[in-house]
Amino acid sequence: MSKELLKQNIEKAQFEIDRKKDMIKSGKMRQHYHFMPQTGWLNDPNGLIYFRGKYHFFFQHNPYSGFWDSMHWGHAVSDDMLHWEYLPLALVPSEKYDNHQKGGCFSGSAIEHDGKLFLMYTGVTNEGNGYEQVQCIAYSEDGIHFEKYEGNPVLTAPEGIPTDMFRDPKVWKHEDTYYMVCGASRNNRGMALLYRSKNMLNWEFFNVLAESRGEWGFMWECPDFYPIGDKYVLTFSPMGSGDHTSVYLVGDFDYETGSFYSHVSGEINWGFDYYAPQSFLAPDGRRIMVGWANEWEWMPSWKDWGPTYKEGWCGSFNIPMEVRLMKDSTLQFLPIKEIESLRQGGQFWDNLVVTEDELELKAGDGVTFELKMKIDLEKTDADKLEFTLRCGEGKKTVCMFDFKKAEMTVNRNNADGWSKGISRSVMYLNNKKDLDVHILSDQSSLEIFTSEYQNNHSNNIFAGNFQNQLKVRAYGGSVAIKDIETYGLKDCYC
Ligand code: DQQ
Repeated sequence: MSKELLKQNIEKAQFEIDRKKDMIKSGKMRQHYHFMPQTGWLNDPNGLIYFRGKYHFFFQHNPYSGFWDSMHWGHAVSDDMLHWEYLPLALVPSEKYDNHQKGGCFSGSAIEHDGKLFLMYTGVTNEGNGYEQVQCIAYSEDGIHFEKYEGNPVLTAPEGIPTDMFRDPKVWKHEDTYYMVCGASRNNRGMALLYRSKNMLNWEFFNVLAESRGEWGFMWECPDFYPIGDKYVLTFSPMGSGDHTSVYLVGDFDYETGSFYSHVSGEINWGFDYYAPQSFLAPDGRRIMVGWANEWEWMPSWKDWGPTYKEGWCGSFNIPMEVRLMKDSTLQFLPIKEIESLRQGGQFWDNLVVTEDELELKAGDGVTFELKMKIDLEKTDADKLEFTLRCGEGKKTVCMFDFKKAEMTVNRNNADGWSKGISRSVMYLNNKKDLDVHILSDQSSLEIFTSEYQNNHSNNIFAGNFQNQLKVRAYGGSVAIKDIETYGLKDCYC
């Protein structure tokens, strides 16, 4: 163990965080209620767990700059998943197997074992023979300070799996056995490998849980597997599958054979900025899922990381969502109910009729706000409803509900001089009386949920405070809105 090196690396990184964190707090583009790093870069959510009375979020982190580099694990705790106390870095590169500038401590998960908090993560290094990804363990008595296991790595890539395509372990316990699903690639097809262990330290390969037949890319990142109702859910982020950022499969699972029989598949999010989601169980039994609000440069619609690096940070999480199973085995993703505690200054309208004349609505300060409404489809004869958000000084984001085409689009080509792309999805309107719409706007993101939270668009827009108008109009007739409520949302980071 390189104890001295570890100590030095921790001190160096913590010094950097303490030096810059106040500056980042006053950044113009910082989020107001979405989880973000104190300084530097954040990507995947890691190790999400409710442990000893607190929510713990860990995250892929480069504390030094607003760009991806040598991965650390940041750590924060919360009572409500909205207000955060940052803790010391949980994992810092220090060992032969996880100390590399373009590697480090990659994604993984957390579990309670033997009264301790265990982390399982991917160590990444390169000693001249290409990148090597291995699975490692760290544990903590107090849930704050972590020690890497002397016997690391606990797993190396099995035969037939390239050493740079074996990462992101997600662990859970069933009866007296631990299980772990890990992302991998075989013959250029993404897959999820299943392992098991009796003691969290010695792991054996159990089965291939699922594998792409070509439709879901060449590598699956950040797989997650959990029971919901009487079904099992596998989620993953496929590399090389176009704009599919995060996918779910629902089916049945047999613990005797380790076989997963999936019969339903779906898109977790149709927006551009929803990647690498991970889930955990809240103490009240809710399955909560958190995703990283960004995308990688290898993705077809990637533009760049946005302007926030100039303020010394980059990256936030999407609002945590509760996952629910529908009768037909599809999934719903609802923003956590805790968000209601941030509401202030509500405005309500009953039976609002939207015509072709543009109407301006008020929602908080027009930047940090929530909007909920129900469109009465039976009393609507318009072809389209247009919502113009974060609008001002010639910039705008346009969300269009096209009832004829049953299509919803979010156009951010003119949003901020930075972002681009139109995210598109089908709306489920058949035999529906209402269409529900829920919008969460923050300084650098816009999340729109519709069709009973089965049709969600999370997109980053980097809009200034002057872009604070919210307008609505119809095309080809009128739209009847049954109820509409808007709220400002309190700042969680001031
Ligand atoms: N991000 C991590 C990897 C993972 C990827 C590296 C997904 O562990 O596969 O920062 O965003």
